[in-house]
Amino acid sequence: MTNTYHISRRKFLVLSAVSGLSLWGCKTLGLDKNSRASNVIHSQPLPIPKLLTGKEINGQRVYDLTMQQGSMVFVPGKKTMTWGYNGNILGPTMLMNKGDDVVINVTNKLGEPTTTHWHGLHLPAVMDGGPHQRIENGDTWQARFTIMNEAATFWYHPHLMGKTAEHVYHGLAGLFIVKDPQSKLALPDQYGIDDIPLIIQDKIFNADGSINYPGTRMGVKGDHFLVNGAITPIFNAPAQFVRFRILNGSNARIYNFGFSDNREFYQIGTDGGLLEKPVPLTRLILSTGERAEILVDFKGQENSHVRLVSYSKELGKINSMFTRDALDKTTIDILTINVNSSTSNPIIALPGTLATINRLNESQAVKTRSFRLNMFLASFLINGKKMDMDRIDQTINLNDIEIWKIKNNSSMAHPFHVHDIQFLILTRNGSLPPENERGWKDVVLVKQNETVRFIAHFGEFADPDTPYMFHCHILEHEDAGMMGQFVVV
Ligand SMILES: [Cu+2]
Repeated sequence: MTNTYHISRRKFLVLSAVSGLSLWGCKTLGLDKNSRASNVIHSQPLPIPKLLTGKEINGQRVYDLTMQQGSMVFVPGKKTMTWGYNGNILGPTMLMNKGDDVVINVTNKLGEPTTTHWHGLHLPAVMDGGPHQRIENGDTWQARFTIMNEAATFWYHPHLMGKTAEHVYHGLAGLFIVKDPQSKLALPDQYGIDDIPLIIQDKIFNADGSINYPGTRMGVKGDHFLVNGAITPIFNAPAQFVRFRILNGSNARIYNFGFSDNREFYQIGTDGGLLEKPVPLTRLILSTGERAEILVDFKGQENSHVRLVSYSKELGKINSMFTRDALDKTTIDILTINVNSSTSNPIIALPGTLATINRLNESQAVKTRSFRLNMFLASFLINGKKMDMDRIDQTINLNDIEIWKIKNNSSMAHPFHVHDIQFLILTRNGSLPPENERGWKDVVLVKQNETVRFIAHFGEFADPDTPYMFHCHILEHEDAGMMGQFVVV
């Protein structure tokens, strides 16, 4: 066994080095580099996605999303064709309350099929928006479900088999904010003022303004950094505690967020809920698909400036040799923050406690499932298999609590995402996860040669006919087959 693994791994290394050359060689040495945009429009004000609160109809909250073609200007004097929900790029932030019955009408006017997946939400499989819920061009798909999740930041994006990466890269993504009407916590919650969404993505633009999607199988990384659809923009922050809801919405790049002055900030929320208490940090690693809510204190700092950056070079080997680019060896500028005066009613104190997390106990688990992440001959596999829409990989009994053990046998870190559920990380290579990962998660970065164990409850929704997905959230890996299907019965 061990021998086979070593040989295949070596073979893989050689082969992927060769294929890597052919993929990147032509892109970086040939035409592509010559046609890349060198001057782009940056340092514009940070766009804040419109808030969509829905219409109240017969006790339900109804939202309308239309996926459409649009255009932006990123290269002076040139038009960039983009895709967006209800606009040119990205989509509105949907605001929902825990307990709401929601109806979302998703209309596809893109000219080709796609889907829209509600990332992180606990809902019936037929409402999940995965590869099986195709929306043909011209059709409207209606998703109906009740918001059962905790207050947190979720997102939506296409999930068509083999096309997810391209569809997201061209602009299709948006956020959900779920609020808990029962919550008495005093946290910044004035959207766009002290409660700020940050969708972070990287893209390549051609000199003619068009989006350059190289399709690199190992994962596409861009050389321009967009926040909410604008390149390295500027945010005017009030001089008080500000909440940032950060989504790594990039296809493949892992970020190591921090501030240019190395200031401390507090993580208050993970993918699926609030942490038990604020966790002080100076660095925050977010892999693709992950979210974090952080609080940053700008009190008394009027007229100062600070930058949100990614200390990417500190990630070292977390960025594999296959995808590490020149920018990964630097500190990447993401957002400039200018501190203005405070609002009239700022949040002035950090809450001591945030949430009570119903920690599932290992003894409650009825089963442990093992998953191996592999890359072999430039294929991306889970338990040795490539995704097949006609194969169910795992069958789970309704209401079971299970432990999932994810072992990364490959030479790249992979963010592992599970649909439907939120999980709690038990261990990373046998040790407790860092404090800022001890909350509800739906994506976990599994580093090279690492084993991550997490626990989850598969409640409420059984459907033997419609599967949920589990997959790597590097979108090119997912499209290449690093995905599997489970049903709850
Ligand atoms: Cu992967």
